[in-house]
Amino acid sequence: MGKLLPSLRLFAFFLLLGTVSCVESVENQVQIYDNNFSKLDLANFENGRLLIWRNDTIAGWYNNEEVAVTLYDLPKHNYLKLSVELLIHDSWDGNVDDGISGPDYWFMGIDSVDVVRTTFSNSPCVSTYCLYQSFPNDFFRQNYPKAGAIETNMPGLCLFGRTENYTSRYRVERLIEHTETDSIRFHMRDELKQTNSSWPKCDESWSIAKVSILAIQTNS
Ligand SMILES: [Ca+2]
Ligand SMILES: [Ca+2]
Repeated sequence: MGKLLPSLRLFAFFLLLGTVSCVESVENQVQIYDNNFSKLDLANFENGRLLIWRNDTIAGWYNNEEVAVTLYDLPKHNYLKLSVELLIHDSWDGNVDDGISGPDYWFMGIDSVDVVRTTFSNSPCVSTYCLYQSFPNDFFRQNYPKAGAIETNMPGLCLFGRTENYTSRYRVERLIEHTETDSIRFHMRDELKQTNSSWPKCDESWSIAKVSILAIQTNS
């Protein structure tokens, strides 16, 4: 910088100033929903079924189902932060498109628009066999099974209920632009495929350990 001409140095300064003034800052944020099911609270929650699993109350287990949270009269906002702690149980097969085992899709979104459209896999992964998943990206990406999981050393729930490493916990978060204040319906759903199983729900399923929604107002 010392060798720059003074005018150039001044220009660089204003460039920096310009960049800084464009950054949005949070004016207000309100937690409009926060539920880890420990109070057995299913108000505003559609298709809620509670179970206790490993000493934790969770909503589940689901297979080819949708759950949703509907809220009314939201505070003024221009973003929503959607956050879910998701448990992926048993033998999810990820991206595989063989007409039998997958793909095993999971979605979340607002008002019938999906903002996450991905797959998960709990498959073993060795050089000769591996079923890849799209998460943490949207479908289609070839990531390793359990990529992005925050906990993996848990047994399955049904088919692999006695086998470690068959439930994976994920935190799925999205920040979306959103301004409508009348109501929102936040949905989570799956499209799981396992045509060779007599009990597909035992073969693969999911549960929700926590859901939270933040309404954020920035100065933009
Ligand atoms: Ca399976
Ligand atoms: Ca499957």
